[in-house]
Amino acid sequence: MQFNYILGFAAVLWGFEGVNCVGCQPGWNQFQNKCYWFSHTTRPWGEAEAICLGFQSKLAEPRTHAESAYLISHFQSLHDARFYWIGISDLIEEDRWIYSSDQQPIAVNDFYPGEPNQHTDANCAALWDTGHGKWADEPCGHVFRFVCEAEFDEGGDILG
Ligand SMILES: [Ca+2]
Repeated sequence: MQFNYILGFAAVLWGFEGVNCVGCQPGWNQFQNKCYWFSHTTRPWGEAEAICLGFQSKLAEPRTHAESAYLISHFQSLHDARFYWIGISDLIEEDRWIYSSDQQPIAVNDFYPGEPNQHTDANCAALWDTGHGKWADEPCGHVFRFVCEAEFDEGGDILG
């Protein structure tokens, strides 16, 4: 019992000390307690969400200013696409922008000034290069790259 406890504690220390690969799968980038995958393939918004779910993740849902700023700055550093889908839409009710996973109103609003501006023609949010990485509303059927978000694995399975 004592030995297991020490082993678990050591695993936690090791986990917090580590770099990207400790708590995030290869190809994912860690920021705070989440892992992000910026896709190389393009899909409509709904298919992008399905792909994220297939990897035990979801389209990125920036819940804090820090998370949103990270997504924007990482997107801008890539210089590889005009748009990346994130997990925010007003599909259910026009002009009520919500996170997909719990349908709660957005806690952070990083729409570029003047956005959203396409009303019922555009119901999904994307990082937008022309908006310096801030969000635009785009038609959900458009085919863009996308950002998935997964929980950072802190090694809880070892402790459990
Ligand atoms: Ca809309």
